[in-house]
Amino acid sequence: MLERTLARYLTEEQRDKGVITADLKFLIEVVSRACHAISIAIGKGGLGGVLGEAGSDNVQGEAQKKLDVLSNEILLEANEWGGHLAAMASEEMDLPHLVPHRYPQGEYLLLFDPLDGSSNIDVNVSIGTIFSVLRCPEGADLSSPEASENAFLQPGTAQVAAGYAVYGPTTLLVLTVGDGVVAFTLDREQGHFVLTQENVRIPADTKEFAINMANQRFWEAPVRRYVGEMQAGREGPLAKDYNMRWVASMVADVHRIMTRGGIFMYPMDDKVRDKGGKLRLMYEANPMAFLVEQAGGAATDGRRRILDIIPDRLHQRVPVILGSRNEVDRVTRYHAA
Ligand code: P6P
Repeated sequence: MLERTLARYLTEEQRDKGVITADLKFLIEVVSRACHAISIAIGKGGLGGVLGEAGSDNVQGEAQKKLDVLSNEILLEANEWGGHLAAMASEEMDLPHLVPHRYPQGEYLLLFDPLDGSSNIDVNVSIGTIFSVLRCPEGADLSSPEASENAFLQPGTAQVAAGYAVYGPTTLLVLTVGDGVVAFTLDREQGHFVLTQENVRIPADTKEFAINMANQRFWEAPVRRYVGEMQAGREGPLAKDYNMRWVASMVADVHRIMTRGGIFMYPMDDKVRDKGGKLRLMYEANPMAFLVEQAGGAATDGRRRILDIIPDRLHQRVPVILGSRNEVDRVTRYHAA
């Protein structure tokens, strides 16, 4: 049977089903090619001189890795000339990047974490790229990077597409355009992404949880209660034994959940309370929440549906609890108790 490539899937979504526009189809193809280029750079590792620190800090005050900076540049350069975008925002940039006037402006806004899980780069553990697509509001003020920030401040329900690339033993692209979730595998010989999983679904129940247990003493009571109940296993109130995984690359942990279920938690804790949480709403929590819900799962900050949160700043952080719906519902109930 003829392989269904990303290009064919997007054509079917655009031409045959009318789910996406031609410009959004083009945008996603450009992002996929950028992820392919990032995958190649990562694959060179020490041979490509791309490991280690860049010698700079990002807007989060975190030391940037060379690959953080390179991945960001690859995504900016790939997307700014096509005429499909008005502006881009990135974890690695304090302010949005406006499409230069020498290029036509488009109707979309692209947000991304160009390389998530940077602490895992130098130890050869899976990392990823996360992206989110919004429409640029009519009449948005794009007169300066500072002024353009308001155009991005839309709730996650306004996303028209979201996805991630996970750079692991294989390079995968997992995508939603609001019509379910599909997964593509990079065929390195052919140089394109081939559809390898249609209709990704997250089981409603699970026996596997993902959380950084080192933060246990900093968690709020509902999370301590829930994790304690899972640790109690079959003798405890949940009456089943659980297993734990923590890759410390959100993309890798979320991809495991998209593949076999589970619950991922980076909840509020006293260490990050002053920042609002650990993970970023606009280009980590929102795209992952869109994907998870499209796959039948749930995503909250412990109290609110992630996708309903109205952002008040571009680099806003939130607690994140996402994955198998029945488990997320339980934790969220504990927060309401
Ligand atoms: P910790 C990576 O830096 C990241 O933003 C997410 O990808 C990951 O889930 C989390 O931070 C890991 O945080 O505190 O366990 O190192």
